[in-house]
Amino acid sequence: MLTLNRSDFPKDFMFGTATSSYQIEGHGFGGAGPTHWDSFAATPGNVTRAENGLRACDHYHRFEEDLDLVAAAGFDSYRFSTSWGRVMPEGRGAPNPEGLDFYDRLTDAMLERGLKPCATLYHWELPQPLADLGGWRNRDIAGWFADFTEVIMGRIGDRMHSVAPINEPWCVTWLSHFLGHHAPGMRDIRATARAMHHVLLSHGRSIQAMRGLGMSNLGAVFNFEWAQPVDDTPEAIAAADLYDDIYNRFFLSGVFKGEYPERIIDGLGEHLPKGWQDDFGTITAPVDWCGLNYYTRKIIAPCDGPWPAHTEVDGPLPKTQMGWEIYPDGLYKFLKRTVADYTGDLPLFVTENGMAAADTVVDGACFDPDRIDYINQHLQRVKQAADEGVPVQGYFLWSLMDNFEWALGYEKRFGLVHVDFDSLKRTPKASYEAIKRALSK
Ligand code: IFM
Repeated sequence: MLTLNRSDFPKDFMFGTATSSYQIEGHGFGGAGPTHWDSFAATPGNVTRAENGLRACDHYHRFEEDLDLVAAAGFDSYRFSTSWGRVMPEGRGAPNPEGLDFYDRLTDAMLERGLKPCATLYHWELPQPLADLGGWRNRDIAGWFADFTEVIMGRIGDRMHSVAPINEPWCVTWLSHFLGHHAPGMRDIRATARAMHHVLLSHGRSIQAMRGLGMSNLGAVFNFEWAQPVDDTPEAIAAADLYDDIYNRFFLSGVFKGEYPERIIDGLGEHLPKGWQDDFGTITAPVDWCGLNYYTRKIIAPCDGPWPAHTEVDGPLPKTQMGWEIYPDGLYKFLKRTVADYTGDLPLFVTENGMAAADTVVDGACFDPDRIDYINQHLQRVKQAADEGVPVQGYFLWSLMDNFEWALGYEKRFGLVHVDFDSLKRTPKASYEAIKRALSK
C-alpha cells in the first residue's frame, strides 16, 4: 500500500504516468520512416536478445485500451512522446498523413478520458536520413527540429496541456556519443561536444517555434543522477564534481544561465563548434517549467586515463533490476538544488521516476511490492520538498507499462502494467492498484 494519498499533496498537484513513442508504439506500423534506433538494434551485440521497437507494445493499435488504463488509475495527465520519423519519415519535407492522424486521434482520446496531454517532441528515435547527415553532430539539426516542431504542433499543439522539446539531453548526447550505449553508438569526444551543444540549440529553436504558434506551458526535461564521491579525498571529490557537471549541471546551466560549467569547457572546449558562445540567446529562450527525471545515484572514483578520468564504483544500497541503487534522498536534494541554483520560482515537475523489476504474472496477478516501496520512498521526498516550499507541482511515474528498455530490450520491466510480449496482454500490477487507491483518497 502507498502511505501517501492524493490529499496529502497540494490541491492542484498533478499525478501522471509517462511513456515514449519508440518504446511502446511499434515503429513497423503506420508508414513510420526508419530511425537510428532501428539501425542500432539491427547491429549485433547492441541490444539484449537483438530486440527492437518494430512491434513493441503495439500501442499504435491498442492506444484506446492503454489510455483506459491511465484514466482508470485516476491519473490527471499522460506524458507521451511524438516520433519524428512517424510524422516525417525522411526527417524533413513531406509529412506522413497517417502519422499526423495517429497523434491527432491519440490526443483526442486523452481528452475524451479527461487526461491532460503532456507531450515530449523527441524521445530518441532520430530519423535515419538525418542520422546519415550527421544527426546531432550537424548544426543544421536545429532547423530540422524547429521544422518538425511546427509540423507536429501545428496539428496537435492547440490541445496540449504542456510540451517539452527533448527528453533527457544527457542520454541523447553523452550516453549515445561518448559512452556509445545508445544509438548512434558512437564513442567520440568531438561528436559528443557538438551533440551536447546542438541539442540545447535545438531545444531553444523548438521553444521559439512553439511560441510562434502561440503555445504556452512549455518546459525542458533533464535527467539527474546524484554523484557521490567514493571517499573524502580531494581526488574523489573532484571526480564526482566533474561527473555532476557533465551529467547534471551542463544542460541546466545552458538553459537557465546561458553558460557552461568551466570544468566542461576545460575538457570539451576545443571540440565545441565554433561560435558556440553566440547561441545562448536561443538556448535560454524562456520556459514555463522544468522537469526532473530521477532514478538513482552513482558512486564516483578517479581513475587513470584521459579526461574525464573518472569511473563508477558499485554501491552498497539495495538495487533495482537495472542494478541501480535505490536512493530517494537524491530526488529531494535535486529538487532543492534546482530551485536554489537554477530555476527559482519556476514550477518543477518530477517527469519520470520508477523502477524495473523482474515481474511475472502468476494466476493472473502480478505482485510487485518492491515497486510500491520505491514509489512510497520517492513520493515522501517529493512531499518533503513541497512542504519546505519547493514549487514542485506534479509527479509522473515511469512507466505506464513494460516496454522496450532500449539497449536492454524487453527484459527490464518498468511498468505499472505488465505486458506479455508474446500475447501483448496487459495485466495491471499490484503497484497500479496501489496508485489507483492512493489517487482516489
Ligand atoms: O526507459 C527510459 C526512458 O526512455 C527515459 N528515462 C529513463 C527510462 C528508464 O531507463
